[in-house]
Amino acid sequence: MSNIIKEFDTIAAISTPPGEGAISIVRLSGSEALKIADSVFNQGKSHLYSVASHTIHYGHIFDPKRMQILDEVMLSVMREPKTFTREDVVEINTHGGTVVVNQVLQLLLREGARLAEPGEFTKRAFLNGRIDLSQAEAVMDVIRAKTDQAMQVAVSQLDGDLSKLIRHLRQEILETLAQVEVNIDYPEYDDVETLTTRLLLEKTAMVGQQLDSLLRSAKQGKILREGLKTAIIGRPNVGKSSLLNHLLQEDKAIVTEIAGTTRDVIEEYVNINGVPLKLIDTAGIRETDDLVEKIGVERSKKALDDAELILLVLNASENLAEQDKLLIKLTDNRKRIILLNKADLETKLDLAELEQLEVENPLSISVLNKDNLDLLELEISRLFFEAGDLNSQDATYLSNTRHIALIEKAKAALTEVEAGISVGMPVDIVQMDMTRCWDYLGEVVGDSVQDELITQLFSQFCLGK
Ligand SMILES: Nc1nc2c(ncn2[C@@H]2O[C@H](COP(=O)(O)OP(=O)(O)OP(=O)(O)O)[C@@H](O)[C@H]2O)c(=O)[nH]1
Ligand SMILES: [Mg+2]
Repeated sequence: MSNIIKEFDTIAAISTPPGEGAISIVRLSGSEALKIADSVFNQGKSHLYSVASHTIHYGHIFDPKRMQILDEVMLSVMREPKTFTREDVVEINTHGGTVVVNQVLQLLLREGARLAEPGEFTKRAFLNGRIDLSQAEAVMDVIRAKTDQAMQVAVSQLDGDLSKLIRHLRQEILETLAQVEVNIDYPEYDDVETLTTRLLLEKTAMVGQQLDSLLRSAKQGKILREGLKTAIIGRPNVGKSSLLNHLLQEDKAIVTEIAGTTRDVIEEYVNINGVPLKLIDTAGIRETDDLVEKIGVERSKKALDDAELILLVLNASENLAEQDKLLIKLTDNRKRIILLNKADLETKLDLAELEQLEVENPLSISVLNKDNLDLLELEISRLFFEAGDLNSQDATYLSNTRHIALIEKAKAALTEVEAGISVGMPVDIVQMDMTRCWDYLGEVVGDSVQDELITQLFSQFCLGK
């Protein structure tokens, strides 16, 4: 690995988001980081080469060509190997604001640094062996995490929980394969075949179980990461947008007494009792000749199809309409909560009729008076925690689609092992399937991935990370 480090040039980027803030950070990484920083940093006394590692220094960034001070800064020096990239790293805290920080960056580029590509700092951490691929991906997840829980999952993955589990399973497989070799090469007993098959079956079952439980957690991981897709649907004017606004505690969607107000799908994230929801407000569903509204209605139907949870809103102050019945039928067998809104008005809706349509526990609410909305929130969390879709926080969640796909393949390879044994395939064929399983798991942690994939993965990062 160490010769790779030497091949890397020194990179620089602004690591804080664009826009105004109290400080901005420019980061340098590479063997020339200290030299380049020193050439533009003036603290009056020592050079940066001589300062202790992991220390922070007050001084000025100045442009030696123009003899001009750019900013008053705090500069941190972190020498390899105990740094994020395992290279020498310098971080310059400049004053916030786009102009200053860009000038500092330009200066560093002029003095010999190269502008980093998106994710290049993390990529170096990976290439220099500080983190494995699943941990690098966790860095991206931390940046993108939309809820506290999603953040926790990402952080635990960054700690290497998933990597540890995968490495352990790979080790088990490797030992099994080795044992099988030994059994074949030095048969001590007559029934070596039976013994070998038994060993393979035992290990396959053990590893398979662990992979299954990881795959089960994948659903939860995805919910935590992306939010549970929750569509608010119903006829026009029943109070869908009002409900969205209430759940968001913000006037996000336009609410009027005119039916057909919402024309487009509105999406927003919200955390309800620990369940992250991606709430989707939709255009009221009805037959319409208005072109814009028609498109809106189509989108509502699409949102309905894609949703993982449906909040079907009915208007309790009106009779059940044909559209309502249609929506009730359409959402049958889906995870749904049926809401009877406008309970503050005189009730016209016939509950017996709902019963006939086999509507289970409709919930009477009034968004206007904020009646029973807490019950709605409880119901949402109950649906997900009780059903086991979400549970204890210390589980190792599988949240990344790439990991999920690989673990599914690994599991399929194990199924082949079992199938092979059951039809009496020769052991060396069975071994190949076991080896494939080992390979797939290796790809999760990045022990056997192609360059192309690595480049593609890291390019999804933001600049300066
Ligand atoms: N009385 C009463 N009025 C409500 C309640 N909730 C919403 N409204 C009113 O109903 C009207 C329609 O509300 P919206 O939230 O715009 O309804 P919507 O379902 O989004 O309507 P579209 O976007 O047209 O499909 C507004 O005038 C709201 O103030 C409620 O609980 N009680
Ligand atoms: Mg609306």
